[in-house]
Amino acid sequence: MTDRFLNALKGTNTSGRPPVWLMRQAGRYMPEYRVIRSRHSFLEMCHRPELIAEITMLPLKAFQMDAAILFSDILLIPEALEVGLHFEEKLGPVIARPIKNRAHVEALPKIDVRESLGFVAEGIKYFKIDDSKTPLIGFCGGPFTLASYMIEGGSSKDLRKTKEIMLRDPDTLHMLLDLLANYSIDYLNMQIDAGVDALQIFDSWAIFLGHPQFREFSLAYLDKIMKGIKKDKPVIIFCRGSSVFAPDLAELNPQGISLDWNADLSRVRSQIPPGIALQGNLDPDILLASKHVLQREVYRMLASRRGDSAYIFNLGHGITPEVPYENVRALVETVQDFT
Ligand code: 1CP
Repeated sequence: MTDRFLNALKGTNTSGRPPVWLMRQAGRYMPEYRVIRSRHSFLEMCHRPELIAEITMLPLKAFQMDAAILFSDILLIPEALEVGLHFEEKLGPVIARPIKNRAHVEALPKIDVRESLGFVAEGIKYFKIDDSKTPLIGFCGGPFTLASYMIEGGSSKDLRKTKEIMLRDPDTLHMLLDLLANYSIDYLNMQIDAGVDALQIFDSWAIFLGHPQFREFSLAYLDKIMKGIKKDKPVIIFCRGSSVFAPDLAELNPQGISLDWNADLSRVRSQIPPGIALQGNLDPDILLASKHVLQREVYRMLASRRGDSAYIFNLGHGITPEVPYENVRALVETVQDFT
């Protein structure tokens, strides 16, 4: 096992440069991905173990990342709950039967995650057969983020419906969040048993919450997941909003916190215990800049964390489809050449 990434999560990476991997590293900016995507729907790609393993591998082959992230999607739990998930070309995820009230939550089917999502475990095993050296990151969505997709019926720019339920009928939202946290625990434990080396929880839409609501509707359920999963694999928590919420997230004692791009890394470093690794946090749009500007900004970030044995280079959110492939290469090489 190449250990730069796992060592950084323990705070013991003394190899001279930080590990690098990128959120959404296997995605639409890659021509290799688009070739596979032209033959299969996105959900089919997520359902077929041999494709999961093949797509997870694409960015490793192209750029020698220090960690792989499982090719999958956070919305597979809602899909298994039969809310009618599909992906539309321009819109992204669409949920045909959104949750509008308590009766809808009560009517959700009871599922056995290991059965409904067993293909994910198979994909992890296939990947491990092909590559036993690169650490593999499994993941799930934060309950608040999953609930927001289920309530909004897809992506939303303001989470209006979710916040309306949160403020007018909080018990119903709590019921949904609790159920999603329980399924997420089963899901992550299944991924651990199948062989992942680390986990990341993505609570992407926590950014919409004020501080007390963040603690009640997001953090409390991340805490439940942290307490429910097997303890032997390191966990990184990401949320959009982690710049502000990092000290709260640190209370859950994850091995890592992944920062959105608004934060100054060194400032957050001083706010959280030294035992927690920091990951992040380049603005993904910097990948759209000229190679010169990109290299300058990557270097600036690396220099700001020089000698930090608990730092993982990443973006502040996922790579976007329009990013030039060669810029991803330039980014990774700049980190790899850093001394
Ligand atoms: O059409 C296509 O080819 C689908 C594009 C795509 C891809 C490549 C989607 C649809 N999801 C993914 C992969 C994916 N999603 C990964 C794979 C591993 C990786 O390479 O990083 C991961 C970890 C996710 C996680 C995910 N899905 C999140 C959390 C992280 C984040 O970006 O905030 C969220 C919010 C989703 C929902 C989702 N799935 C797909 C899209 C386009 C979206 C986001 C839509 C939105 O902005 O609301």
